[in-house]
Amino acid sequence: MSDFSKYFLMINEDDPEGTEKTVIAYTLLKTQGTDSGKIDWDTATMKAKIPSEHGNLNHVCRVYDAKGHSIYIKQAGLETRISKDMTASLDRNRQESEILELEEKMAPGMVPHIYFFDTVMCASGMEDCSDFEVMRDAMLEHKTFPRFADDISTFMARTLLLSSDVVMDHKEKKELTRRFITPDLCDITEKLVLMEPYLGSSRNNVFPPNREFVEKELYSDDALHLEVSKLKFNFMTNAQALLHGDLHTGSVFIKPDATKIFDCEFGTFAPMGYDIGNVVANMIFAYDNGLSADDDVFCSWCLDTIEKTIDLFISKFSTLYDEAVTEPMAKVPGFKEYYIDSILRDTAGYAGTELHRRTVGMANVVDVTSIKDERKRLLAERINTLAGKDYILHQGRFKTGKDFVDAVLNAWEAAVKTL
Ligand code: SR1
Ligand code: MG
Repeated sequence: MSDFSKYFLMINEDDPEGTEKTVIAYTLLKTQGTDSGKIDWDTATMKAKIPSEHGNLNHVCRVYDAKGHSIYIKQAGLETRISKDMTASLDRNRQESEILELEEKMAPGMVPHIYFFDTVMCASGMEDCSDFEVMRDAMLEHKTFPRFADDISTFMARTLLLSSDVVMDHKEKKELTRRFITPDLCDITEKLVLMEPYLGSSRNNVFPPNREFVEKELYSDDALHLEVSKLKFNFMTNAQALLHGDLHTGSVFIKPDATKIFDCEFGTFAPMGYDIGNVVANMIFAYDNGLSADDDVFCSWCLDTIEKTIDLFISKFSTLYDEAVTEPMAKVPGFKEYYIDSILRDTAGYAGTELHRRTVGMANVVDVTSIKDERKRLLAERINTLAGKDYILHQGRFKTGKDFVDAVLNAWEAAVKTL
């Protein structure tokens, strides 16, 4: 048995029994000795199981005992799970753990607690959230979560504003910016999100009956390409705030009375609108799925959630701005309004790129790909494509939650006519 002094992949989905022994030994080593991460395990009843659901990159195992103690062990592998050809630095586990620790301070109770992280095994011990559901999975069953808009707007207003130059000491922020430069993960976003859906790529997954439409609307539109190139360079150079970086509904644990945001390994300093736009786009994917099942109640909730998320974000951000601003030049009359306006522009732009990349890029979303009826799937994909183009081409027009929702309804009308 290893003493865990040298990296190896200890969570192996093809060997659940070997994984169980190794992960239990590892968990005991990491959570018995230190005060901060100490857990009083009932060793005789300890189990370690690999959950059936997983993300695109990492390996996860749930460790628990009969006395109610539990923890998630998350480990970064050399290869990403989505593709053996795609690698990302093992250091992403440290980055994610440190970001979760910071987010826990900025938005208490809204992220899983980190018990420990280990830069040798590139693994962390995280609060067990198995009494929550992954939001994307729950929404596939058309479950609704009335407090989500309130929770996610609080999380974004607090984490984004408090890590920006408006509030944070500039030297501290520059130090954090240095610490969270994540070239491998940014490279994935820069290519998968901000290039390949427009210039085309052999990695793109285009639904064959939609190919001609995609070629015309996404691959051949010069005006769109110009706006996306600006969004790409904005993402690469505007270290505005510490983002979650991958704030889709698969990164949200949810239950009726609580929300926790996880999986922030793509976290880096970049434009705030990237996170907010991701939330908007992923609620549209849920709406697409509801539409395919003619579930009006679920669809209305999705659109209402988009509207409330934007409007609550604006009001909470504005109030917190007045309370927390430290930078004297950010107190100059008019600057706050200018700043919020630029965040909303970016939100529209990156909602558009997320809509496009999840529809035609490498990492599609199950909300859309699980739609069996060809015509309904085409409708969903075309809503995403057209709403995304509206957001990107008219970024300056999106000032309220209703503006964001109207674009979806307009795209639905236009998409129906193409079928
Ligand atoms: C190679 S990873 C593909 C996608 O999965 C992650 O969740 C990110 O969204 C990334 O773009
Ligand atoms: Mg993820």
